[in-house]
Amino acid sequence: MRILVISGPNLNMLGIREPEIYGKSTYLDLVTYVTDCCTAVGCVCDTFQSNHEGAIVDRIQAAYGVVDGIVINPAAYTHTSVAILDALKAVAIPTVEVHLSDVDAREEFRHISYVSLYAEKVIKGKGFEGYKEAIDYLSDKLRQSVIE
Ligand code: CA2
Repeated sequence: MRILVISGPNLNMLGIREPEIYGKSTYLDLVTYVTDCCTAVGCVCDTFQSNHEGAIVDRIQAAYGVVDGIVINPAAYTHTSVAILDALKAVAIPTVEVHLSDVDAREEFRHISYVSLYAEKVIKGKGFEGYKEAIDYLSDKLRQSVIE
């Protein structure tokens, strides 16, 4: 089983600024963490980060027929992107949305998520641990769908 972990704009800056919100770990640490989480549940992990909305749409489309589950932190595009929502709907791959911070406890504009209109689960405010929860959820679900 193959899980794709997508990171949106500025997440490549993790650990460099705003550690009080996003922690001290870097994007490379996140890649290592999610890869280890996937390996632990017998899944292959693909990772992708982009600061460009269209590139994220292209990566989601490329996942069609190849990837079994998507974990996405769309970052700022969470709150604006109908294009990413439509791409996820188009490929119809089981998706979990993850946010490092608790977006509901922050500014009003971060309370809106277009992606959550498609995502079957949204995990907020648990830091890297949220990615583990998302990967475990998808691996359980995908394994269950193989049995049924
Ligand atoms: O909490 C999250 O994971 C967010 O998706 C992070 C986004 C933010 O726009 C969302 O509202 C919530 C921002 C990611 C930017 O990450 C930075 C990392 C280091 C320094 C500056 C930004």
